[in-house]
Amino acid sequence: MVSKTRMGRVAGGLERELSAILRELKDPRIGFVSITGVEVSPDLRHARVFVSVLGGPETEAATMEGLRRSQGYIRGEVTRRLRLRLAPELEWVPDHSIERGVRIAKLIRDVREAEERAHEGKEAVARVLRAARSFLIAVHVRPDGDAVGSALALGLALERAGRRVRFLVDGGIPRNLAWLPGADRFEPPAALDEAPEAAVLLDCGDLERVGQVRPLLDQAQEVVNIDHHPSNTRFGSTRWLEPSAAAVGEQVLDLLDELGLELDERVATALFASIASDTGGFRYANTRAETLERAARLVRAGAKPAEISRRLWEERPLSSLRLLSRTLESLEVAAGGAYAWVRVPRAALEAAGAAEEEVEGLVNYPRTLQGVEVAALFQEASLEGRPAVRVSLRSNRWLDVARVAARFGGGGHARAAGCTVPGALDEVVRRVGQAVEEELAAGPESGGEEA
Ligand SMILES: [Mn+2]
Repeated sequence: MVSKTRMGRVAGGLERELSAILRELKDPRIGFVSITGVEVSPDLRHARVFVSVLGGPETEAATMEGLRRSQGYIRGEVTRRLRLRLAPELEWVPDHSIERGVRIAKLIRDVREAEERAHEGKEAVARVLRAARSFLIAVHVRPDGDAVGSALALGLALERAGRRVRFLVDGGIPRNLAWLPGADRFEPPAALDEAPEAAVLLDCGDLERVGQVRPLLDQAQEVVNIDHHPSNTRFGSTRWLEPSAAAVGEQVLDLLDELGLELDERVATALFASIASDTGGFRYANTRAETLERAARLVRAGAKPAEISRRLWEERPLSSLRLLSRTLESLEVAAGGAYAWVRVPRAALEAAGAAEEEVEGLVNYPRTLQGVEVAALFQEASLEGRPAVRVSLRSNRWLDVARVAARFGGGGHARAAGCTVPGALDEVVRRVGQAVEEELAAGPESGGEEA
């Protein structure tokens, strides 16, 4: 007789080695079989081996027969691998129990998850970028500086490495980004003469956001999703999702390092613009030491911070300042000063002679009001031909505005989020305002909310 511990150890060893032996055994009589458990007798002379066979009763019968016939070989291998003096007699028992079935489901899930992981992360994305010869690089509609900057940086670097690259955007590039090196390369979606080997989407949390680029993606062998939105829908065949990154530009810089591609002035400028955009000029809470370290590298590689900042934020047309003036006129405050919002009705755009894109960033004005935690901007828009309101939300210290946006079918980051809500301007202002006030009333959860 031996101790329970030794019995357990032998059973565990048997289970492991038998699984390995069965995998190596290329016997046509033995189907897809998994060992679901092993019981060893106290004298270690007998072992009941529970097996589950994938397939119908006939496959199972054939497999059981195959196992019995291979008994001699299998026992020999077990003796050798486990260094036993005498291998136990093996009794093969088909396993149909529910508990074992659950274990099989778990095994299958583990295999699937391992497969998923192989297509996830920086190295996985780098593998695809290294292998593909032709690329389609796309950003979402109304792209911001992070989307355009990170897309240009990656595309231009790949091009320098001898790849073919096309840049796509539905609806054009905003004026304040049109100066970026290579920005004129962006084309509207149109039929492709050549199917790209890989399509790469940057800073795009949801495939619905690319507009008419969407059908073109189906032609690519691989769709790569590089993003930092916590609400990313995990689309694509390979993805690298990094919510801790301040900007996708940070991820692209790391990717270029991984690929061994050197920075030049154009790539550095595009990346600096990307990171500066998403950190509000390195002022927001997402600015980490690593962010500034990366920015320093970009400056050494030729990015000019003052010039980039001026072109991003300080070369505004007269229409923009006129729109700003009208927008500030609409400022309202509630929740004891913790919530401030502005409205941009269609008439305000028309009166100022401003384009849609000039609304971008105006939400930051109510955010700067002393005592404000949440700021919102409500812009009159339309959704499938019906009246709707585009809502931009920002928070200063603790409130998760992505949660507010999610209530209305939107998403984003904890400090910057948005949604498009069907309905008239006044009604949406009221409904979203109510949601914001509820979240404010709930207060910050315990500690460490500054992020
Ligand atoms: Mn971004």
